[in-house]
Amino acid sequence: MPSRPRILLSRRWPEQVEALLEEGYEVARNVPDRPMSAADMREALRTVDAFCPTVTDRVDAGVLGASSRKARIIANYGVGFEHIDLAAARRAGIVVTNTPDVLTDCTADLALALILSTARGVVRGDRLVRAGDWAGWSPASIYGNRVSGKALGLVGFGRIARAVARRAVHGFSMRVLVYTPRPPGDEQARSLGVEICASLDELLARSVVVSLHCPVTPETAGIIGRAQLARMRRGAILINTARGALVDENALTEALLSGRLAGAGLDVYAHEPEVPEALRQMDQVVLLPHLGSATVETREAMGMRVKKNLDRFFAGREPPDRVA
Ligand code: 8YV
Repeated sequence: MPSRPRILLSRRWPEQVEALLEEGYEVARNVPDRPMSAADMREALRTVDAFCPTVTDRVDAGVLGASSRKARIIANYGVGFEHIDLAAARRAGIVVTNTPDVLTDCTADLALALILSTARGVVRGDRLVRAGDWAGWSPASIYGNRVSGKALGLVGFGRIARAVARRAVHGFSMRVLVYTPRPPGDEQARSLGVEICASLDELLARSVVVSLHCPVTPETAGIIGRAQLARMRRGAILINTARGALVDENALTEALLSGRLAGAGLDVYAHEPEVPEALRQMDQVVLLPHLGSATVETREAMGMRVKKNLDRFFAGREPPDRVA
């Protein structure tokens, strides 16, 4: 009987998925469940047939170019793959896959959760009650801002942004504006209930809530900097469930301190797990620890999607979610 392919999971996955993988693979685990060092990854690629990293592992050219490498596929547990050097993978003849679709709804749900909790003071209110500082109902305590019917600007319009748009249009009667370099045609935009903005500046100037939904690429890194924040409406809020590197965190801090922005809801940061101290001090900011896909259903589905890619690859077929 041919030996089972040896795969390495860089972090611990849902138990059920790990058990299913055991049926077809020899599964190695990174037992400490901490981000792997470049040296550990290089060593791993010499001994396993497949490496399954996550966003916390920087799979760069140094790792992928390891000598006497055995691994032939990097099957990422996650949809974003900016932490993997695709050009280096291609040069080394390594296939790379990701896990699209399965985290769309949960990430969109979380974007809505951040919009609501930031605009309506949900976390601030919770802190007040827990601290025992609530003096009872009063007409003027913790004013939030209405969400229903307001203008929501989406930067990027992939799967997750479209799922946010559906929720915002149908659930909250929001006016949804979109900026993306490759916009859908007029008819499609109309059927989705969104309006396309010709430029990022236009979207920023018209939106009360701006939510980021593009991948980090050399073109989008720092797409929300000082100049863009200055174009946002006074009292607007910024939501980021995509990637921290899209935003200049110092400029965001200044915009919040100056009162130009009323708040921010962040799930991702430029240098995770570091979160700037100044942001942590602000009551008008909701800070989450990269929870976009963190539901039982989605984390299991992500694992199953990786398994599907591995199964196809080791059966000698094209994996469905190949990105390199
Ligand atoms: C994942 C994400 O949990 O899939 C992504 O790109 O940002 C997250 O929701 C994480 O990246 C796992 O690799």
